[in-house]
Formats: sequence, structure tokens, C-alpha cells
Amino acid sequence: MDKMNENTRENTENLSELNMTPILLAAVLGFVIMAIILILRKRSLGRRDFLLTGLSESGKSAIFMQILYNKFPNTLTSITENVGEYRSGRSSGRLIDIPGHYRVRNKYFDQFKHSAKAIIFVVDSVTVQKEVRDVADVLYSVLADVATQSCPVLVLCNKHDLSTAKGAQVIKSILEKEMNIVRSTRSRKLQSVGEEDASKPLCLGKEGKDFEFSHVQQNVQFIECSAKENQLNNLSDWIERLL
Ligand SMILES: Nc1nc2c(ncn2[C@@H]2O[C@H](COP(=O)(O)OP(=O)(O)OP(=O)(O)O)[C@@H](O)[C@H]2O)c(=O)[nH]1
Ligand SMILES: [Mg+2]
Repeated sequence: MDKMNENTRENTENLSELNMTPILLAAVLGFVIMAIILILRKRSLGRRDFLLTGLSESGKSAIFMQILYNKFPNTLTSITENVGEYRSGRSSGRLIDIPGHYRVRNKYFDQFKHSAKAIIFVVDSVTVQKEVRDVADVLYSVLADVATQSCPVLVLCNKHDLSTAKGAQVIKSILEKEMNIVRSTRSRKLQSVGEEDASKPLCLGKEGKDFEFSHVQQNVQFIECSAKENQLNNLSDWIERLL
């Protein structure tokens, strides 16, 4: 009788051990899934910066001041970044004005690119033709950066209060032509160096085809604005859609 009891107890223990396994597995799986969700949420929450970048004198600081504080100040060439909070209802993001001077531009871009949600590339619509090589070169670096492939890009054609300003469509096509030249110069340089590095800039567009903004990974849009006359509605609409 005692033996029978012992056997029954052993059997029940074995059974409960067996029953516990799927429960434990489910708990561990649930925990792993929760952890992944939390990490992904933290990552996407981590990206809340809108970077204002582009050549010096294009009007980044003027746009920054107008859109955040309704002021068009006498600006000096920036030597450091400006950071401000952009709020719309219950949503908000950070606006970062990156200095355009070639000596510091990359340093600040690298500092903020990992927290970038979107990029606003400011162009001086009056001088763009004259400076097209530099503009295309900087824009190419921005679009080819591995860290910002998920960021929508707005090419903001500023200074449209001036009569000599070029239209957004014209700017788009002169930049597309110039990006071809930048691409071939860079690919020749890369070939001669022969580097293989996961973080090296990408080759943009479709191989063997003329460069087009529609071929790059990011969504690239072109709009016109004037910081001076506070015509920045298209910019705020674009930002608010992404907040
Ligand atoms: N007419 C006109 N001038 C503008 C406009 N926006 C900026 N400017 C002028 O352009 C010049 C450069 O403006 P900033 O805002 O300092 O340019 P930035 O891009 O911040 O330049 P860095 O700080 O050197 O990178 C200043 O003299 C501004 O007054 C605009 O919409 N229209
Ligand atoms: Mg500035």
C-alpha cells in the first residue's frame, strides 16, 4: 500500500515537472518579447532630433530663430550648435541648428546623427548655382551616411523673398546633375583606396543610371521658404507630420 502511494507521489511530481516546462518556456519567451519591444521603443523614442544642416550662410540660424521664437535676428556665422524644443500640441521634437562652416560641420553632424529623426538641408536659393559643387558635396555626404538612412530629408530652398531666388524644381534638377559628378569622383577615390568598412558612406542611386533623388533610400522633398518673411508654414507642416 505504502509502495503504491510512493509511486503515485513520484508520478505526480514527474507530471508537474513536465507541466511546468511549457509554462516556463512561455514566460521566458514573453520576457524576451517584452524586452525587444522595450528596446525598439526606446530606440525610436531616442530619435527625436530634426537636424538643420547645409552650407554656411544658407540661413539655418535664421530659420531656427523664426520657427521657434518668431525672430529674424542679425546672425553671425555659428561656431557651435543651437538646440531648441519644437512643440505642437502634445507632440514635440528637438530642433538642432548645426554650424555650416566646413571645419566644424562634420563634427557636429556626427554628434547628432544617431539621434536624428529627420534632416532639413538648407540651401541658399540665390547662390545655389554658383556654389553647386559644395552644396552637392555636402548633400551627398548627408544622404550617404549609414546612420541616417531612415531619416526623411527636406531640401529647404531658403531666401525666396529675393527675386533672384531659383525655384525648388530648378534647384532639384541642377543638384541631380551635380550629384552625378560627386558620385563618380567619390567612387574613383574609394576604388583607389580599396577600403572595406561597414560604416563607410554608401554609393548613392542606381548603378549605371543618372542620379535621381527618387533612387535614394530616404524620402527627399524640395520646398521653398523665406526665413526673413517668416514664410515657414510648409516647413512646420513637414515637421509636424513627423512628430
Ligand atoms: N533675404 C534673406 N536673407 C536671409 C534669409 N535667411 C537668412 N538670411 C540672411 O542670410 C545670412 C546668413 O544667415 P544665417 O542664418 O546666419 O546662416 P547659417 O546657415 O546659420 O550660417 P552658418 O551659421 O555660418 O552655418 C544672414 O545675413 C541672414 O540675415 C531669408 O530668408 N531671406
Ligand atoms: Mg548659423
